[in-house]
Amino acid sequence: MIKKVLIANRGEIALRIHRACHEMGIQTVAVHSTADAQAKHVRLADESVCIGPAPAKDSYLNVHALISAATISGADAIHPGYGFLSENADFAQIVEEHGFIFIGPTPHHIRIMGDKIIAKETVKALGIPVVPGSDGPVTPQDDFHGMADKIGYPIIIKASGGGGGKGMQVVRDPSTLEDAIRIASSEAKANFGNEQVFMEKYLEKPRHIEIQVLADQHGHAVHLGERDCSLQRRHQKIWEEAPSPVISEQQRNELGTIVANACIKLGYRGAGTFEFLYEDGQFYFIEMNTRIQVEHPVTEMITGLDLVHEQIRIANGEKLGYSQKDITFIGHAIECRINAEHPQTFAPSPGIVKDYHTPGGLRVRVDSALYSGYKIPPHYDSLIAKLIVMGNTRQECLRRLRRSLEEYIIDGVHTIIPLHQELARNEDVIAGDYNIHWLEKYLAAKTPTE
Ligand code: MV4
Repeated sequence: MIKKVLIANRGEIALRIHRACHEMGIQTVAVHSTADAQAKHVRLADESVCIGPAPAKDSYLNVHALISAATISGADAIHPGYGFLSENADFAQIVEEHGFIFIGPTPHHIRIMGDKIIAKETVKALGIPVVPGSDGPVTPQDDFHGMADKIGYPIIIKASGGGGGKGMQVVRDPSTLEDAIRIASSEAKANFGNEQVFMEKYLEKPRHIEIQVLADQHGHAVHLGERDCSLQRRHQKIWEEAPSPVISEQQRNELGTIVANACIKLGYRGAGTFEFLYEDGQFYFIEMNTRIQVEHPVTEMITGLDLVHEQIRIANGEKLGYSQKDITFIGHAIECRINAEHPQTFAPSPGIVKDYHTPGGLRVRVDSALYSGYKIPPHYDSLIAKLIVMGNTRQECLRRLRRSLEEYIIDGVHTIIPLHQELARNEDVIAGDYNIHWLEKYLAAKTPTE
């Protein structure tokens, strides 16, 4: 039984994990860099250990410091949160080799999903629809023109070790194909230490729709429906909602059943997310995330489940204790990511938070480690808060969101709250009529380049 969890993260997710632990009667150990000594997750945890200087590579990514902190504090499990080491299979393996429980999937499953070619091949064999493509790596020695002609232009070249959009090349004309493969491959080698690239049909105007799953270590798995994460800028999501405004109950049940069954066949354990592109009524798998995600609260809002609580129960070896028919979806939830960035230029805006007033009331949730007087350090991600609201319907949810955004005051630093206020009043957003390119087009139209 897990009695003490070391939280290998910072910010709002560290606090989120601490809260779940304390509700379960589990003690917490915070870790922090020297820049985070005054952080809220450190103040609230039962114990804390300084693991190194401000740069993440010397602290939150420092495996030896984390293992030492877990050892000296007598923790029996480590929760990695998101980002940092959360999808590092070697870290998960080292954690287990030192006798700690890794609150997440097995190193084997993290490794499979970390390689996009292997991930795609694996899930395709389990009956999940994937984007038509090369079915394996493409090299300059292959008949890549033959492959591309068969797939049909436009095509996209992606790095197998990639994710998050790095090193992708869209090819619209066969004359540029060879160069695109070489460029993608050398960028992949430089960025991920893996030169393998693969080819896919390029979808022009998809939505990004992902399905949340939970699987225990006893052969049970459920899906918790989808999240629509299409509103993004430079591969950073800024607004997520559940359910998607465009997915029917039948589509949800069909795809959800396929992915939950795939988890059982895979022997997957823990929380996971299957990412799809959705276009013209069809879903196409692109990647699987083997961690808790930033946007998990929208799923919690519409299902009533505590996903971090479930992660810990699963890591403890407990059974899910419910089946798909017990999962019900109620209402609509939207999450706005509040970044400490200028709302027009998106320049990071670290500094001291002066006045701080959070919205409240029925069905309003704020996940944040901010407090008045807190100094946002410049060394980490600019996400400082998440505002999550729900309503019985999407329109009720949007009204509550507009009201909550009005109430939210964060003085002293720039935030993207004003952008969210615009979005919550935008007619396309209100109609749910957007795709993965919508936000960047909207921003470009607002700020002409000359
Ligand atoms: C694609 C695509 C269109 N067609 N694959 C970007 C990040 C990586 N996870 C996958 N990405 C994409 N893959 C095919 N075959 C368009 C994107 C894409 C994207 C996907 C999800 C969310 C935002 C995006 C923004 C630009 C491009």
